[in-house]
Amino acid sequence: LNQKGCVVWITGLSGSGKSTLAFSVNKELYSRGKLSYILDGDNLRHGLNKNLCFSAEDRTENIRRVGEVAKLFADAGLICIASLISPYRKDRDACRAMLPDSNFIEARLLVDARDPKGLYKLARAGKIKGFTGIDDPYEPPLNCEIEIKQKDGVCPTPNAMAGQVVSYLEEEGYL
Ligand code: GGZ
Repeated sequence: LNQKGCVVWITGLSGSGKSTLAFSVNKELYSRGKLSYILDGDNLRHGLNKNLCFSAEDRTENIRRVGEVAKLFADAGLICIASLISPYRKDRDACRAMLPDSNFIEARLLVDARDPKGLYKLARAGKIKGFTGIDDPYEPPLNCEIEIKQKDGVCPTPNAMAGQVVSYLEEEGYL
């Protein structure tokens, strides 16, 4: 395997398109013959992390576990794409500290969140407590490698967002 491993850590609010971006990056890497793997927060909560809820302690443990698993994939030479809200800065920084620094690439998705599952609506109505961005904090990265933003109020397409990540990986010699 002629490939340098790394972790692409996608952080952002629920409904901001983290999973879509992860899928799109994964697809592009596959088409270039690169091995990659997605660790998606929402999916992992059905298996590896099914005993965890959304308290601060459990979110921290959620991020820690995924960070450890991502490190294993990166050690094996894969490009591991982790997509989780990961709302607390210290938890993301702890994952960064598990890897040689340049191998942890933090990508913040800063776009208007959609509400396909109606979760924000429920949270605003007080029917879900501790929802990120409503009554639980999101601490943005201070110095992330990639920031994906809207232009003139318009969200970039998944392909355009993935392009930003893939260009960064190219520049850094992963592709
Ligand atoms: C935030 C919540 C909550 C609360 C359920 N706060 O957009 P979704 O619905 O499909 O994906 C979100 C998912 C977040 O899981 P993560 O593992 O990424 O979160 S964290 O990094 O904070 O541990 C959301 C749903 O779970 N969800 N309750 N209270 N998101």
